[in-house]
Amino acid sequence: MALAARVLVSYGNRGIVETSDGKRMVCSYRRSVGRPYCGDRVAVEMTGDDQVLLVGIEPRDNEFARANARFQKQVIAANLDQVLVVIAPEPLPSTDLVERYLVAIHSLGISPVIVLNKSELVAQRSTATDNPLSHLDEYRELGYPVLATSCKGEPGTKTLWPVLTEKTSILVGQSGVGKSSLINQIIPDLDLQTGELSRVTGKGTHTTTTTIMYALPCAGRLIDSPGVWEYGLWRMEPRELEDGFIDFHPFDGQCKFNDCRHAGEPGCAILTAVEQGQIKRWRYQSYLRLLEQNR
Ligand SMILES: Nc1nc2c(ncn2[C@@H]2O[C@H](COP(=O)(O)OP(=O)(O)OP(=O)(O)O)[C@@H](O)[C@H]2O)c(=O)[nH]1
Ligand SMILES: [Mg+2]
Ligand SMILES: [Zn+2]
Repeated sequence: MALAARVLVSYGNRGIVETSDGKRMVCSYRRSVGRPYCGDRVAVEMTGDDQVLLVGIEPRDNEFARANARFQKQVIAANLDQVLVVIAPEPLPSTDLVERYLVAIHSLGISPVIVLNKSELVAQRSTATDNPLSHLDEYRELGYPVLATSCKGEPGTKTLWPVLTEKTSILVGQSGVGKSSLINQIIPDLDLQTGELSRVTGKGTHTTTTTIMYALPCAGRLIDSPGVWEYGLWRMEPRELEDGFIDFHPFDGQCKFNDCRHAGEPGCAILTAVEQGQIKRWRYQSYLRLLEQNR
């Protein structure tokens, strides 16, 4: 008889699943069923005391992905309610990193949350105006929640609780911004949970190499993912790219040409909006760079 389960970790040809009664078991895959992702809802069959075999993967609500060097999609986790983009004053976000994440998240039809970790360092830094952290208020104006956290001082991580409750969330961001440190602070029984999970992932090192789903005390789930140096987008239609810029939405369909890419075409409503200050120029310039890189 098949049991319903959720995939917590997927690693090579096996993973750890949690069945609906809360038991964690090692799950083997077979080629005919395929490999599930972290977050997948699956059906399994018991093969031993704490051993199961994967017999089916449920259709996914969504898949969060990034691109490899050849611009192909690589799925990181499935069935998410929200994505938390973690940035920090150290390492500073690279150019367009946040915009790339926002495009990817909008393409899933789910909501982004921007998390400024190591926020206790912000006051100590000189305030250079041309760095991405200077745009946080503008992200708020666009409607994105921006939450400050610190694993080394005030305000701690309590700012995250209201958004995490009862949801499946993933932490993404550059390597070293503190995703795993946030997990450490937020999951009270982390040692217990990782003890069970490390049967598959091996002993944890500093840098996260595997995507892992943890259970939150507040009935939600939180996923830690390996950091990236540069988050790349897969090859996509200009339309999908544009959808990720919510400040462009009010001007939808107002360009002279139906297939306007907003890259200097005559009668472009987006360019007019930029000139009239309705769209921030730095956002438009970021769009143009992503459009150029997407060819
Ligand atoms: N000052 C300060 N340091 C922090 C904070 N959070 C994490 N760190 C430090 O930042 C470093 C990297 O933290 P990790 O949690 O391993 O970062 P990560 O995002 O999980 O990195 P990857 O797994 O490589 O993606 C560690 O030395 C942490 O101690 C913070 O709020 N303030
Ligand atoms: Mg990590
Ligand atoms: Zn246009």
